[in-house]
Amino acid sequence: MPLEKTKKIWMDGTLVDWDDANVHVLTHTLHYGSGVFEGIRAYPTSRGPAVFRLTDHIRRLHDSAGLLMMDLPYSVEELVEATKETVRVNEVEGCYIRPIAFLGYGEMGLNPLPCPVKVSIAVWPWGTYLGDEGVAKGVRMKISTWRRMDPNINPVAAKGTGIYVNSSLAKVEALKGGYDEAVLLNTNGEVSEATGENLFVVTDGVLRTPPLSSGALEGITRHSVMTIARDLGYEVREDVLLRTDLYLADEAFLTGTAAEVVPIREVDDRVIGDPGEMTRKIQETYFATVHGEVEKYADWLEHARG
Ligand code: PY5
Repeated sequence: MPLEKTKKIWMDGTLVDWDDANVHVLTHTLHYGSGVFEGIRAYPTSRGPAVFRLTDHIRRLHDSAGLLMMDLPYSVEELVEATKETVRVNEVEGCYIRPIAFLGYGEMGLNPLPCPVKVSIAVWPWGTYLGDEGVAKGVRMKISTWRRMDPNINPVAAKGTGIYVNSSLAKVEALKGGYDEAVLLNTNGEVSEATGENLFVVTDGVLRTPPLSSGALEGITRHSVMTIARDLGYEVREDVLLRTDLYLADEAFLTGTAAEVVPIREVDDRVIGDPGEMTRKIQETYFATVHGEVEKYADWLEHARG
């Protein structure tokens, strides 16, 4: 599906027309994958568009930049404000938001430190990432032959652009095999996550997700879902998971900003089945939360129009 254009993209403090938001072909990050980015969503609420956990996402952007020794020329507060402004000027109620910081034109050696750091923020309406049917009935997963990188090969805690070559390889392998999405194991054979989502299983009534030490990104949806599940009275644990824990799961689902909460119905042709009760309750609460319908989590919503 092609991107649905909006009017303006924020580039280094200026709002430029969508079609003019271009970069030079010798942009450092295009060659070496030396950028960092975020994926954020705004949802329509009764008080206008609200950006879900905006400050937490922008903090993670700063942390990612720090891991790559990239100095962002804008503070968290400035980027929070710039994001809200971009949502406002584009007059969207619900949208996906993609901030990216990258190294610009000027130097072509591998040393990134002399390069200018550029930041942009684009927003566009984006429907379900893994399909409406995936959200309703669940997706089919395949364990990838590609491993999630060891943290001493790449800082997997950073949302770094180049790091996503690994995710894209796994995604294509899964799609070509007729599946919806891939699960990546780490180099020790532990389950880490999916290509752009964290992963949860339900085993004997306990909700379990791999620890960050298995290579999972510290997902903001992961954190929201763990909080929601505990508040619903469920036991939640971070556990090292093996592929057989997925095959034997009573329920399983994915979480991510783009994907939201998506049930898993099969892993490697082993059937988990229709979304179970815990998955449905968590999914329902998550959707109500992002739309501003759950008072308890009102602090997670950052309204774009005051
Ligand atoms: N793991 C990886 C590798 C991710 O890329 C993402 C987010 C997550 C987990 C979930 O993190 P969060 O809950 O904080 O979103 N992926 C991006 C997203 O916007 C990019 C997907 C195309 O969801």
